[in-house]
Parts: sequence; structure tokens; C-alpha cells
Amino acid sequence: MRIPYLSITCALVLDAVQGSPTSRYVLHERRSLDGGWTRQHRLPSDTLIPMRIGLAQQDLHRTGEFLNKVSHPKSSDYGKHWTAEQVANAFAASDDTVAAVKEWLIHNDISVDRLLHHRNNWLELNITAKDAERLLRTEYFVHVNKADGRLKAACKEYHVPEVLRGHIDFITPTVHFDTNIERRTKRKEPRSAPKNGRKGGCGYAPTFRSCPTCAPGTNAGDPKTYLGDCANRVTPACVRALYGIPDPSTIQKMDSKGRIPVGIVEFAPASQFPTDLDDFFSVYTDVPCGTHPRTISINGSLPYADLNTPANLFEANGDFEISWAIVYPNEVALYEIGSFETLLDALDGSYCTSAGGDPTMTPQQCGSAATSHFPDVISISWTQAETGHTSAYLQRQCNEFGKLGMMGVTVLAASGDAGVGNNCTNPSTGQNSLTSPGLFQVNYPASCPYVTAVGATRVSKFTPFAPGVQEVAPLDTIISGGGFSNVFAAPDWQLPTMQAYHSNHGSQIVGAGGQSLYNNSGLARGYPDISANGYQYSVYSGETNQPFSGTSGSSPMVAGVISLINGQRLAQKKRTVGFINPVLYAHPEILNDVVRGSNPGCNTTGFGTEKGWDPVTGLGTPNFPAMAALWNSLR
Ligand SMILES: [Ca+2]
Repeated sequence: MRIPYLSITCALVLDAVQGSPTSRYVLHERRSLDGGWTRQHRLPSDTLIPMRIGLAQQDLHRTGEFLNKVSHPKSSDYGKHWTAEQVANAFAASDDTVAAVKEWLIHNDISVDRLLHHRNNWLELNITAKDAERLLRTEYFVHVNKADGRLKAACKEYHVPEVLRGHIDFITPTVHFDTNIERRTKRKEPRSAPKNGRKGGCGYAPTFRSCPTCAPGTNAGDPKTYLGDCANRVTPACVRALYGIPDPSTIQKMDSKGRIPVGIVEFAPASQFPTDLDDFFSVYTDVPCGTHPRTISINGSLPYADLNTPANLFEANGDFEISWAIVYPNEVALYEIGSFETLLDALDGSYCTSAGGDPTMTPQQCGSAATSHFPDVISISWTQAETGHTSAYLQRQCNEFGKLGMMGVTVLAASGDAGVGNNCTNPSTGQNSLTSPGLFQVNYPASCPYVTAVGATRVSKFTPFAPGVQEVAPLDTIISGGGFSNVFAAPDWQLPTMQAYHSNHGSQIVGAGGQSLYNNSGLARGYPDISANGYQYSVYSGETNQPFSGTSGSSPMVAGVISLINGQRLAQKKRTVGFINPVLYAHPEILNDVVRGSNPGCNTTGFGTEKGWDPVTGLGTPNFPAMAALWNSLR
């Protein structure tokens, strides 16, 4: 099923006059859901809007092909990743596209002298709300975010000349809420010490019990090696035992010149807390006290760590502790971002309007991380609902993730923690549906076919942790997100798996009216691709030992595994693994298949796990020795 509310391509003809290339306008994008924003008053007509026109890129439809060529194990170009310059040149908008859009602007009395920057794929100009409304046949309103009071200018829909439909991807700010029109000015500096007077982690003996669930007084042994309580508290020793991950003493430090082995993405102000990392490292690892990540601030976003805001800390503490314990002595860095847009702008200058065109980017930030701070593996534990954006917007952003893959970056994204959704939509009314079966929520960027989506598993209680032991999809605390995109098609490397899944498990999950609640066309991108334990990691946060569950834990765990494989390949003078999905789908035997558990949600039972790929746990969990052997055998 192709869910209709995302369709933005209906040709609403506003002006049927033929002849002039700019006289026939058609609907270009329309937002159907307001995603937590409330419309207020009309934007004053003299408000200056930094408009950004995303030009259609050449050969964008070949992203999957290009990506497959450097990522498929049978390709003769496997591992031959592109440079940033090659990527920018390959996808640059054509001269015809640039000329056609400029002609439209001139026709509307907008001088091309007002175009501030143009590089490859974007045009930018400052324009009054009055002129923008005339240009796009729309009305701008001020919107306020219900959660945090931020203000944005946006319209419900906008139009462009029909002849330009193929030349323009999308225009901002219009219907998308991810694009700021004003930069936040209040930024807090990160704190280095908590307010309660504790002086820091080094030399401090954190309280811990190697077996938190054992009877008080039980001496369970060294928490760095103890495996007796893994079903309740998953430590680094537990996951090493579970996935056959090498002992830290055997891991070589990579040649780290200009290299970031793992990057963890956090949305500001979320931040790890230094003494929490110290506590975790001292209890569970041999990582020296004082080992903290460097912060790569994207567009001025800063972490803010304070024990009085524990929710700020928990996510980032878990991400860093879980991944760093696996990859040490190699480094994990923090990418502090305000939006996925700015992250991609910073990593790939061709996504920007070049020298500062992005309304949310400073000139220095645009493309800045591409040269000096390019990660081998990047883990994103944050998700958004696909319905929060238009499909044009998502496709453009997803292609950027594909370009990162072409350049050798592994992008991992958590698949979500609420099964098939807790923000479901009534198929008849289009409204949120919390009580009756609703359309399944699809999580982005996990649904982008050019990232590797990571689901969650657990080891059932009383099962000893050992390599290859049977894991299940968890049904308490965390439910693994998964399903099928309503925007993205299955790429070549995944399509046979999707068709086999729908052929073998074709029974529909339907709503009251008999409609399928998910895209069961057999052609849609399914997710997750891989999974890993997402249950009860033992972390330190807020100076206490706490359980951490979620695909937020699974994604940095897989990041650690991939980074170790990169280390082995780099030691052989080979390239990093880059985009891993074509290898995973060609070699599912390198993962532990999960066949028990499901992912209920939207007042349904959700999907079940199956033999082989399933939309709960993907192809399965890491079998490190098998993964390393395969990737070491590839060129
Ligand atoms: Ca399975």
C-alpha cells in the first residue's frame, strides 16, 4: 500500500493559462501534519526570509547504483570510495536547471544580483514575505513549537511553475519545520563539574556492585569480567561474550591522523557527563580516567552537561559508554548538532549553499567537518517520524546519507523503541489514533535505505551469555522499531529480501476498514537492517549506576563492532567498510538470526520475528568473528 497522505505530486492547477513558462503553477509541496507546531498569525509582509532553493541534482537517481558499486562485495570497485569533490561534481545541478530557475526569478522581478551564493545544488536569496508569497503562491504564518516555544515561519503548501517541477527539489523555509529562520542566540557553556560539589571522577571510587540484582553482600567478582548477571545488567564483558568481540588488550590503536573512528551524534544540549564516563570506565574497563570525547560543534550547537538536568545526560552517557568500552584504545567523538540538516551541511559542503547559504549555518561551518572531522562510523540514536516531513525533503536528505556512504562512512541509525509505533494515524481521518488500530509509524532516518538501521534484541533471562546464544526481540522496557517506509523504495541489494519476506509472510495487519496499516507493496524499504542488544545496559549517569535500554544502545554497540573491523582492515592497508548494507544482505550468515519476539504498537500485535530478515530485528545480531573474517577477505 502506498499511503496517500504523503503524496505531494498531485497537480493542482491554479492557473491554466498556457504559453508562458511561468504562468502555469502547480502544487509542489504540502504539509499534512503539523508535528507539534501551532499556527499563529500571518508573517508580517516586510519580514526578510532567507530563501533556499534546492535544485534538482544530476544523476541523483543513480545514488543507489553508485553506492552499490563501492559497497557490494562482488563489485570490482568495492572499497573505492569517492572523494568529496568527486561527489560534488557528480551531482551538480545542470546549467539548464540553474538557468531555468533564474529565469523564473527574473520574471518575478527578483534580480539575480540578489542571489547570495550558488554552488552546485542550491540558490539562495533574501526575500520579503510579501515577495515570497507572490513567488510561491502561498501564505506564510508564524508557528510556535508546543514543546519549547520556538518560533518558525512556514506555509501549509506552495506552488511553482509546472515547467520547473523537474528542476526544483524543494524550497525552504516553506512547509518544513526543520529549518530555522532565526539563529538562537542564547547558548550555555558546558559545565565541567556538577553543582553538588563532587570534584570529578579521577581518584574517586564510584559505588558499584558487580551483580546489582544479587543479594546484598554477594561478592560476584570483577565487574570487568563477571558474566553471572548479564541477563539483568549488560556490561562490556557481557557483549564481548555475546558477540565474540575481541578483548580490549588485543585491539590495536589505529593511525589516528585526521581519523575519527566513531562519531556519536547528539542533539543539543544533550551531552555526556565527564565524571559519569570516568565512573563507568573505572568500574568496567581499563580506559584511563579522564578519557573524554572531543566535541565537534556543528553550527554552534553546544553540549550542556549538568547533574541537575539528568535527562540531558542519560542518552549521551549511554551512547559513549557502550561504544567506547568496545573500541578503546580508539576514539569516540561527539558531533553536537541542532538538526540533521546542519550535520549533513557540515559533513558535505555540496549539501549547503556553499559559503554560508544555509540559513542555519555559519560560513565557516558549511562543509567544515568534511575535511578535518570526517568519521569512519557515525551513530545516530535519534529518530523522527517520516510523517513529519515531505517526501521531497526526506529524499534529498537521505541522498546525502548515501553520499556519505559513497565516501566511505558507515551511518548507523536507531530504529526506534516503540515497536510499530505509539504515534499512529487513523487511516480514515488522518488524525492521531491512540486507541484504535492505526497506520504504523515509520521512523527516519532509519527508513532511509542509505543508512544502516539498527533494531534491538535481548538475551532472555536465565540464558548464559555466549557467542551465538539465541536472542529475542524484547517486549518489555523497549520494543524494537521496524516496518516499511512510505517514502523510500527498497534498493537493489535489499529488494529480493523484501519480496521474499512479503511472499512468505504476506498476511496483512489491517485496520477497522480493512486497510493495510503498513506499506505491504513488497517494493518498500524495510527496516531495521541489523540489530544488537538494546536491553539493560549497565551505564553510569547522574553519578549512579542505571539500566539503559533502547535501540539507542544498539546503534552505538554496532558502531563499536564496525569500528573494530575497520581497524583490522586499515591495518592491512585496506579501506574502511563504508556502507555495509550490500554486504549484510549478500551475507546474512555473518549475523545471528533472531526468530523469537515481535514489535507490537498502534494497538496491534505488530510484526513477528521470522527466520531470516524481519521488520523487528533485521538480518540479526553481530557475529564478530564471522563479520571480521568476511570483511578481511574483501579487497
Ligand atoms: Ca529473523
